[in-house]
Amino acid sequence: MQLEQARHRAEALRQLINKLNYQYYVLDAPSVSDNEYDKLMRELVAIETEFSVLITSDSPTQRVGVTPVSELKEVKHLVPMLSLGNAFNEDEMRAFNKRIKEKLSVSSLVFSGETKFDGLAVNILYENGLLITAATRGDGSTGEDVTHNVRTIPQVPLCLVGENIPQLLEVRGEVVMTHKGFAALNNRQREKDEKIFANPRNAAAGSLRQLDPKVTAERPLSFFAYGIGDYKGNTNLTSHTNILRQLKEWGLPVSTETKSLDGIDACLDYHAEIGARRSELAHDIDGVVFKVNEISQQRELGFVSRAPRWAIAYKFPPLEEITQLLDIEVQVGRTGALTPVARLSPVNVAGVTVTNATLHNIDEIKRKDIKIGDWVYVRRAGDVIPEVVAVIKERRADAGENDIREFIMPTVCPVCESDVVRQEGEAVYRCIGGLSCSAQNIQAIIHFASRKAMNIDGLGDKLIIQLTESGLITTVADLYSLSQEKLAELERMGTKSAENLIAALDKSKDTTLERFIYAMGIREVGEATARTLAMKYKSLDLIEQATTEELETISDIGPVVALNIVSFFKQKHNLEIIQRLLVAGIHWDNKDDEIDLVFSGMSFVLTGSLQVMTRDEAKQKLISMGAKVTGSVSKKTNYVVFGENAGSKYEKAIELGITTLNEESFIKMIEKEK
Ligand code: 5U1
Repeated sequence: MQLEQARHRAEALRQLINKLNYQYYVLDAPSVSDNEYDKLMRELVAIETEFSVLITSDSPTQRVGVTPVSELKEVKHLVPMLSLGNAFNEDEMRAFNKRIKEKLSVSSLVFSGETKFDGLAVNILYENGLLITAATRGDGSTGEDVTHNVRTIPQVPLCLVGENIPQLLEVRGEVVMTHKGFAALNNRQREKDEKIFANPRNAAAGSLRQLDPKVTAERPLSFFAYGIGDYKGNTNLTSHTNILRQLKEWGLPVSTETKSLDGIDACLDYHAEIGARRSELAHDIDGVVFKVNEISQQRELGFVSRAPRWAIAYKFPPLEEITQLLDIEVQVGRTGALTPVARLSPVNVAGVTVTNATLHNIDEIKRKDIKIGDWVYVRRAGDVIPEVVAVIKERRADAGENDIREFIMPTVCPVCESDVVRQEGEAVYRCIGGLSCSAQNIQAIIHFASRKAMNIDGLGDKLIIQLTESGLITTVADLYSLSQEKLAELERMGTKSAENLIAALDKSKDTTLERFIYAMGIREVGEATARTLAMKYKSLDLIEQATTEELETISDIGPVVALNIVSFFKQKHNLEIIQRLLVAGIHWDNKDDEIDLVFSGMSFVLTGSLQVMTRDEAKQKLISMGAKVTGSVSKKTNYVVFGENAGSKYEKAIELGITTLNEESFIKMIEKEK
């Protein structure tokens, strides 16, 4: 190829690849396969390798610079990066609203609301559309030069696209890491025996301040733009919503969690709505930022110290707190796994008093260097079990060496005193007692009665413990021989409750094959595998007779699970229990399985709050009809079912032209298909 011909082709490839990057990373709507993309990229690399004079700084091949820097230099921001005032309750928000309304002499205001990412603020400078520098916030006037690293973040355009590219633009935004990316990074770090990060924010900060961009490029960082600093251009940016739209049009990623809000009450509602969805979001957020939308009003309001009067962050309670680890106890689970649990000095985390936190397993304790007596960070997010994320080693010295003790895994089960073993390659220690260990037996019965298994209404953990301790039941099969009279004699159990429990047990007998298999509690056979087995075999007898070779041919079932299934049905004790349950009247209707699979191969997303069903019920229904229910909307989604306060997922469905169903239409559709 001649140089001129190569120049044209390289230019065309660069433009095309930049467009594909934008579709993939910013719009989340790729238009070509990974294979096609790789082919284009390889062609560009080949041209640039042959003609090095054609390499440009905005070429997509140049995201990872070759040479690490020796130190992070200083960069002065053209316009200082401001900080934000905070509000912690409704009164403070109302006071903010009153203050600025009075200053502007207006009766009401329009705000722009957006999630406040818990990441690292950066300032990216573009000159005539080309990325020139990227710097951390630093002291607000001068930050650290992280250009080499920001260039590796796929969503950050190396060159702006679209109309009216400004001569100069400082883009303000946040570098963050998703929960998923964070978990994957820590897993990789663990495998390599390298530093484990305490939370996504620390991981993002550590990744951004690397000297070698190759390291940063391997870290799952994202970026969201939320404003501008210095700006010289032709477009008249008159409102904050205007700015966000324009940034998006220039190819910058802007959060979908933004909303125009008329008045303070709308702001408070939005804050509550985001708060309710906080744990479902892909990233950590620590509040919602509200900005007066009109730039003319922002100018009039001005600043106080280094914070704008026209914006405020309404914070959420922190998800992490510090407390002391008083002791480590061991809990025995359904499969005999011994889980170390931290007993903590009570601490309020995001509105809930936390006294216990999981420590996962012994390797995790060693990796985090957790010792009894340590001061630790505890994190609680959504419905997830609280977790000890890190130790404050500096406070160990204050405690005095004598008060700090190492945790040692017991060699016998703390419940049944059977031996504790650790199989090769497994992280967990297990009690070998099986169902003769009362802890394992109780957990097995709790699992059997649970909602997704036999769904025995009113048979909770405490009652199961009471039933086993009083000798009324030993195995799950005994449940169906319980008499109302005997039950009524139990402490705290009246005649009515006993009658209700017998009725619930009776009702549970009418079940499905997949629920029954799941209820058996076979190791590593969760709801999905139980469903697969029920769908494939449609008969318990056939599952019992299946060989490991046969089971392994089923997708989702590997050698370990296949062996667990075969071993389970080989044990006489298990077969006896199954027989007793069937004799007691447990039954299912095979025909249901066939009729119900009408949504096979279809993908659904549920969003917002449903009124008639819970989201979980809707999900179970769809799964039982063969559908896949996923958490995010993509071109592959067939239907988005939306309830009240549906947000970005609903908007994305509209954007991608995916069929949306309100709850009423959804229920009609299910009824029709049945
Ligand atoms: N989403 C968002 N985060 N955040 C942080 N917007 C936003 N704006 C900020 C800051 C510090 O400052 C401007 C209001 C100046």
